[in-house]
Amino acid sequence: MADILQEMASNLYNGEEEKVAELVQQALDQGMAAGEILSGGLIAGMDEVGRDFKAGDLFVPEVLIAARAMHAGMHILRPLLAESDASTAGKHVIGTVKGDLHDIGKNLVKMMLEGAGFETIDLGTDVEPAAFVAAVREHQPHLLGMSALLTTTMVNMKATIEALEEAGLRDSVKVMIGGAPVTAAFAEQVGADAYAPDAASAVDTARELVAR
Ligand code: B12
Repeated sequence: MADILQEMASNLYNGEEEKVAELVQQALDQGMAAGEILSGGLIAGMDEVGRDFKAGDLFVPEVLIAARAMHAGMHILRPLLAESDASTAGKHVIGTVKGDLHDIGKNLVKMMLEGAGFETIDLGTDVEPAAFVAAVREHQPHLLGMSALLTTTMVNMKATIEALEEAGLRDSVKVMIGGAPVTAAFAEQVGADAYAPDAASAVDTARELVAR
């Protein structure tokens, strides 16, 4: 990993919002690709935050500050990732399910999909099944992406798929789900079309689903 990416990851870990933004800009000025900065700097730093939070070495306020630093970096990268492929690969609605406020992974998936040329409509976090249904009805996307980070909110993926069925819209859209506790077996169990373990494979899976 380039030194600047390591420095970026460690500043993100320490919640140094301004420094992260400055390093992202510096890496871009050096000619580094936006996707490389995202995975090697920002995602790498956030992964470490996740590991240490899990181990009890970091607490909620520190994680929130790190998440803010990640957003500062993402703010600079987002338009660049979005313009790296101008053609529209498909339309995509994404959101974090009801009861769940985690949005870092969802935002990464959204950014990577935008980078791959997908037009995305982001419904945010804590999205009710009815709001997903309304968005599918309004935007008629090729894909619906749902994120859940809590074992207690994963069930709302099933509730959303059932709501789509009740609205007669299930066959109009491919459903892709993800988030740390989600697995391929769970996706099959709740009737989703696909699962992807990370933002990079979400792009490949999205392309496959649209081509199907
Ligand atoms: C950051 C964080 C928070 C932040 C969220 C900030 C934000 N804006 O998102 C804050 C502090 C608010 C928070 C709150 C809580 N959190 Co929290 N949080 C985390 C933490 C440390 C990191 C999550 C993260 O952002 N990871 C980095 C991203 C990049 O990874 P990711 O989300 O997994 O996303 C990747 C893939 O999963 C996938 N993906 C994600 N979404 C999607 C969607 C699609 C369609 C696809 C295809 C792929 C995909 O691609 C992404 C990129 O590669 C995790 C620990 C962990 N290791 O996951 C705990 C964790 C998820 N939190 C946890 C808990 C318990 C909570 C709280 C209940 C804590 C509390 N007692 O208040 C609250 C719940 C609030 C709520 N109602 O949602 C637990 C969940 C346990 C469980 N089994 O349910 C975890 C696992 C920590 C732990 N080990 O205890 N949290």
